[in-house]
Amino acid sequence: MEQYLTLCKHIQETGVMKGDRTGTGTKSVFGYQMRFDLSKGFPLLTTKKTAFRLVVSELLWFLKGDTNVKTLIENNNHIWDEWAFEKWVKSESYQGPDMTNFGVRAAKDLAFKAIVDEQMEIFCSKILADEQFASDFGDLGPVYGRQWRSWPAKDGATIDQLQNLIEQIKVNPNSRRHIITAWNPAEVDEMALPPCHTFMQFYVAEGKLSCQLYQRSADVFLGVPFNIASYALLTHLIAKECHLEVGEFVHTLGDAHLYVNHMDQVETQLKRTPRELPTLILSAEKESIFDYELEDIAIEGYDPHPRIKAPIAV
Ligand code: DHF
Ligand code: TMP
Repeated sequence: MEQYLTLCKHIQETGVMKGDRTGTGTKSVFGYQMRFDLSKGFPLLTTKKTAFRLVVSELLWFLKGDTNVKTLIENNNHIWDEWAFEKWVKSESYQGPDMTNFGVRAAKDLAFKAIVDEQMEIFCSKILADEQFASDFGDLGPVYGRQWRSWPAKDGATIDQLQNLIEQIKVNPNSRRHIITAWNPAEVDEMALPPCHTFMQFYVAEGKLSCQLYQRSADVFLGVPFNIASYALLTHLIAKECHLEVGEFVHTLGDAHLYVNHMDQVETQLKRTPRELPTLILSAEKESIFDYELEDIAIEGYDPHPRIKAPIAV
């Protein structure tokens, strides 16, 4: 994972200061590429403990075509809470303290962060307890799961991009059209967050499956470690179903940025020495990638440096 640290250094050294939608501020570069040889270990960051269980439950949520945070929260996965919460606090149904720009304000003001945390807890309990509330406020709109599994086509039909992709990899591995796109211009405005990992292509050669991702926007400290692990896992799952070995994960980034309030955390990480990569263990019984449950996916030999906390820009 030297490559990840090299990316961090590259942004520190050559990045330019750039304002952003969240009002946080970033140091940013445009256009960058990393390559991970998946046969040399599973690319889960070792210079900071990264919660693999959250990566797995998020990917299974995408694979099922789900777009409601209820399923994630049931699995104690809170990585998407803020973007559903935002919809609730902007609605008439919300009666609590003022939450305007809660993300930036909470990052700067600990007393206000405590108030946000309290409201967030109320939000999560309501999502779990009240089905109507979950259906009104838990849904993030037509995000990844919807576009991957049921892209709206003409005449009310839908396209299962993922099922089609797997079929094509099996019957026509040499194809140069093994593509899935989450970027649906007709629906971007209805999404709680337009897709960051937007476009992927698979490639089969010499019995190995490789994947390249185009990520339009990359929060290098918080999002990218998850994104690398998630696409590495997806490549393993598809390779196993198609009886292929794993090749490379090629990660291409558009706006690759470090948020200004992540700089100290990045420094800490850069002082650490990467350790040996863990190994991915998949349940031998599962064949179809749509049949996996949390307990079918594990990693072994993961010995990371401790977690480093950082505020997320909303
Ligand atoms: N917004 C921003 N600004 N950056 C993101 O990376 C991002 N990612 C999203 C949604 N919106 C985003 C979905 N993925 C975390 C990691 C990935 C993710 C969302 C959040 C995160 O907060 N990770 C922390 C804590 C994880 C936990 O234990 O709950 C981490 O330290 O890795
Ligand atoms: P944007 O829509 O203004 O680009 O903001 C999205 C932010 O979320 C940006 O910092 C990138 C980050 N992000 C990731 O890095 N990876 C992800 O998987 C997701 C969902 C978001």
